[in-house]
Amino acid sequence: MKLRLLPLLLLFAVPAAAQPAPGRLVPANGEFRFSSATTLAADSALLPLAEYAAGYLGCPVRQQAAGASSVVLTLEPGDASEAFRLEIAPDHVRIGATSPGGVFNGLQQLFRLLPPEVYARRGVGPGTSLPCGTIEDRPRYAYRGMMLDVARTWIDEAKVKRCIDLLSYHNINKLHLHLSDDEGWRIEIASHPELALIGGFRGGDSPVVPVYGKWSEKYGGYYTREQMRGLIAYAALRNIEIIPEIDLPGHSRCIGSVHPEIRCDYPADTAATGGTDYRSAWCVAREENYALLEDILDEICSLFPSEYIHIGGDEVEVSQWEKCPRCRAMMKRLRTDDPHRLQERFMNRLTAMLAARGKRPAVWDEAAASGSFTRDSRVHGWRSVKTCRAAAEMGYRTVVMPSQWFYFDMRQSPHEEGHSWAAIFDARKTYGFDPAEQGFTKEQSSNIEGFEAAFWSEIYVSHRPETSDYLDFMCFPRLCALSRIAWSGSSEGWDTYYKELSGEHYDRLAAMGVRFRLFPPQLNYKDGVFTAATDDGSEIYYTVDNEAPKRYSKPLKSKEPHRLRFYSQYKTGRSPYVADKSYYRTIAPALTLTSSMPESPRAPLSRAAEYRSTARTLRTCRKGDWLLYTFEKPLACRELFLQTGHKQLPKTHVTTGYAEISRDGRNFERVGELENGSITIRPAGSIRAVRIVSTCHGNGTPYVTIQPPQIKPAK
Ligand code: TNX
Repeated sequence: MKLRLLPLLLLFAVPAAAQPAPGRLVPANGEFRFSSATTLAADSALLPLAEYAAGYLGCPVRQQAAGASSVVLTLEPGDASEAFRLEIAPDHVRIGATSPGGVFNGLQQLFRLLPPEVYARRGVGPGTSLPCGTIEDRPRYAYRGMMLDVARTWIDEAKVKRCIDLLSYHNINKLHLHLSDDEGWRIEIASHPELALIGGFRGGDSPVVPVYGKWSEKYGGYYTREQMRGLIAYAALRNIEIIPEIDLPGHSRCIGSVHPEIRCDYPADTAATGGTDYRSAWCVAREENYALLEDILDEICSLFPSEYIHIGGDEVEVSQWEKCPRCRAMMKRLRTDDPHRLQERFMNRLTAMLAARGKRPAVWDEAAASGSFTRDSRVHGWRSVKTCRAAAEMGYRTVVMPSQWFYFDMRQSPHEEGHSWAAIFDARKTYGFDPAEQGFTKEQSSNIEGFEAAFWSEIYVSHRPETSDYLDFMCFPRLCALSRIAWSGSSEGWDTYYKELSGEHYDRLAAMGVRFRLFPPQLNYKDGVFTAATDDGSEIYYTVDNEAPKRYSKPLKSKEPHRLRFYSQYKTGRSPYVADKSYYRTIAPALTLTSSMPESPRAPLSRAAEYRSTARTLRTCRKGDWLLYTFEKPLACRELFLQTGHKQLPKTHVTTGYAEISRDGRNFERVGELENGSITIRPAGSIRAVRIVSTCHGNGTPYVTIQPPQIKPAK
């Protein structure tokens, strides 16, 4: 609605009408008015695009431009394949480009000039007008990508289509699908159907253990070849190329569970894991493995039209090769004791398989770090800016995606959900990524193919993946920022960009149905009064002790600031909670921690009991195993949060179990079930002990980790 109130001319006066910012704009006199007589016309090669546009604009498609009001899509000679020219005249709108991709970009530009409701696909109302003028634009980078990890969390065909739509509105043109990993195999291979049929589903009776997330049920999925062809075509129409990744030779525990013979030639010690073989790498010295790899890559190459096939190469646990007699013999033959040489040989063989099929490899940066890998490959630099620069320096075409700027599985402020291993950052930091400022030389910059965002999904499985809320919250507006800098750079500066983002683009995101993240309200607590403010037109709410939210409209008196949390909301956008620091305050009452599981001498239970750091057991948990927290003195508290497992991931946890409290240290009463290995207890009265009891048999890993308890004071 806000946009409608703006005189439309303003859209042309400020160069701020687009997410990817419009290029050179030449205003002209008059206006184009949509009416019931407006038609769409296109060259025959562009008819599918015209049909696509019709779905948004709501006008019929005609072979030939007819009448006094038409939107015309046309191919015309020119240089850059993704550039476009959008002309708005009183009787027509004309989008011309050298390629359908360019025309698509022009169409998106047109959408951004229209009221945001265009994204709701209900047609553009008659009378909607556009001031006349011409926009010519082209992308800064040829590669503007997003990586979706569909392995850790299954993301079905319909959800991938939704992602493709959202990416395409932002002129993203590459969708990198991470199709295999330790926890899942997501693509049908007709010659080896068991890979997807078994490897696509984990938990329950599957040999694939659910290291992350849900434990008690079997769940998952995979794309059939037919569905994948459909996705490839769906994406192609929207100027997006799907680049498949099969992650090799590490991150392969899943296929190793389906085909145990591909692993190294030594019996794994599975005593600590309760029977799970935790090895994750392909044996590189077993010749039969290459026949299976060839079958897999053969189908991937014929299914996906993309020139590049991503073959992974990250985080390989080479210690497995050092223990394998076959691999050791191979190292001997190669006169080396560096197992990384084996990875190089392995990647080279895969490269030859790809080359025989007219394809090139794409790899994660470690696979190219030594510089010996073929320069035909594209390198995805993820570990740091330094590794991106190094790849570019060595002459690799480099996709720049340093995790500290572009990993959208990272949390956006300290108290939010998500990983933090790379960095904690929001859209402002993503927007601020500038190769020159990051020390790329001119030479190195010329090897930048583009930017890519990544949504790794280990955490998604435990955040209601049946809805898109978590994905949306993590990716938007960070993806908007990435698309802006990949398409046109950041010369306007953050303040200007943010005004445009919040003043215009939030409305578009809402019309697209995206549950995006707002920046948190500014919150201040002083002299017993809360004040909260936002700068994005959102409304502020607060909750007391997690009760139903109330609207915040004026400064709020409170003597108990630790009970309140605030957030803001604008249409489908929502901010994270913010609170006074007293809300987060914890106490550290003396306690002892004991367990039925033996403790690791390197990470004893006392580390958690003394609130120092993560403790670890020496084996996985079994049914009936327990952890007992005994307090030195009776403890009164508002909230007690106990967490087994990794700090951020639902991994290395007690997968199912319950908690009990005791008021006297002898008798226990059950207070609730563990969820993702943790539980929040709000005891009435004081307690002497808490106990976690496991009802699961193993967690797929060789140990359980235990975090220090988080205890909030009674007042
Ligand atoms: C590192 S990025 C990984 C992924 C994880 C991600 C989590 C890369 C090539 N490897 O396997 O999902 O961190 O942030």
